[in-house]
Amino acid sequence: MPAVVIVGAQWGDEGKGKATDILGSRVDYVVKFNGGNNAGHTVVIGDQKYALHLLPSGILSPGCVPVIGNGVVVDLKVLFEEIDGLNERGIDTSKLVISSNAHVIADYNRTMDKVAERFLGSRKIGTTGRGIGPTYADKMNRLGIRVQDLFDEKILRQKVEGALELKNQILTKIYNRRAVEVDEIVEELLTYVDRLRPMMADTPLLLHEALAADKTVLLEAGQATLLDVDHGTYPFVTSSSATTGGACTGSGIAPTEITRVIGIVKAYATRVGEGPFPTELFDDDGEQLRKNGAEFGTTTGRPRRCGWYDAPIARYAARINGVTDFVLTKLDVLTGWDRIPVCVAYDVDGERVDEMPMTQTGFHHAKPVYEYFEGWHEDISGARTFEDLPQAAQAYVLELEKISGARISTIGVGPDREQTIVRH
Ligand code: 2SA
Ligand code: GDP
Ligand code: MG
Repeated sequence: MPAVVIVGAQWGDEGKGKATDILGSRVDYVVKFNGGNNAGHTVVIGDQKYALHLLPSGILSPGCVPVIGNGVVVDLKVLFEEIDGLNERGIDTSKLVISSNAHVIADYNRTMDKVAERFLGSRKIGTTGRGIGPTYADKMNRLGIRVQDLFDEKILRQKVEGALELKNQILTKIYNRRAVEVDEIVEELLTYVDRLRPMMADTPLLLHEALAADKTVLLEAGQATLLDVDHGTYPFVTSSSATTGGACTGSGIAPTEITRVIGIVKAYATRVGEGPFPTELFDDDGEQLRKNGAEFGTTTGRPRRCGWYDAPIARYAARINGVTDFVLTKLDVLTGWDRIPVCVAYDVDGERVDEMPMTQTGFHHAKPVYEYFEGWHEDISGARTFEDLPQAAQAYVLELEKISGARISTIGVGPDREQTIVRH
């Protein structure tokens, strides 16, 4: 014991990487349990900035074992590039373990992702183009290639043949592309075997034994609640389980082991890609939030859509994930407004709705009902205790705490590890 989960409470990029990194120095294992290199976690340590995509943020904590769980989809080329990049900067990655059951993103999955988005035109999802959706689709279709398959060439070839049978029909007949050769896929995957061998492990067993030996395990989500394939704004979601439930299925840790769920929530809201976003701003305020918060995709560089804090979404995330504590990030970005709007409910076709609407149409029609809180103009990036914050910033945090469904135990006032206020 114990297992602690970190999840995103909005549409991602809340600052999960920083939170995981801070806790990483105090835990024994950090497990990535969903998604793949669509994730982008920026961690700032002193004058060093790290952008992690596939590796768990715990990789930056020397004492901690980073684990890529069975729920992750792994692009092996990206994995080794990321490892090599960190090694060149003096980061030790030798403790990394990867589940034998994690699925592999093959080159054809990336192709399918990109052509499908182009084909969808105005109905596109705005994916990161990393092959995430097609790889999870293969998993569910029982056509996936797993890490363990690379260690038996005969099986690997059979599985790649099976995966390509229908895909080559689609690629050639619908998308007008060339057919993918089985050999080219198999040959590329086999080049990774030697480096992969020492990392592969029965990670559910490893984590079970760690918990039985009283070690602490941190389960780190990629993406976020509103991007979860079940609980997000479907179909504008990623293809994995980014919520606490996914932490169990994606790691093999039982629900009864989880003692704490930390929801990461930004003091405002952002979204990348398509899909509904009730508090989205299209004016100077939105531009100011993007500029102050450096809101550009860590993986793709896309400008993030920005809007005000949405309390019904935070309450929804608290409920779906069983959030015990919120980390409120990027409070410093809100410095400079005279008053700050917060969405407390929605107006859906003339009716006040206090919770996340049940249907997609309801959410598409949801207009924010705002309450206004007093802003502040002081620089808060140097605050280290709650009392260091100006009265108006303290009041903003306390108001959010009242309406968001869980206590706010930590506050971020800057990207650096040190720029953090711990309340509980
Ligand atoms: P995908 O590629 O199939 O997972 O895309 C499906 C949707 O999920 C969104 N998505 C993300 N949203 C926010 N941040 C993500 N990671 C990167 C970051 C994003 C980037 O940290 O900045 O660099 O653009 C992420 N990953 C997936 C995606 O926008 C689609 O809406
Ligand atoms: P993640 O995907 O949830 O890990 O978040 P990202 O790393 O994609 O985006 C969060 C960004 O905000 C990163 O650039 C962080 O360095 C930065 N960040 C995290 N916490 C804070 C904070 O409290 N204040 C400010 N200004 N930046 C922060
Ligand atoms: Mg991110």
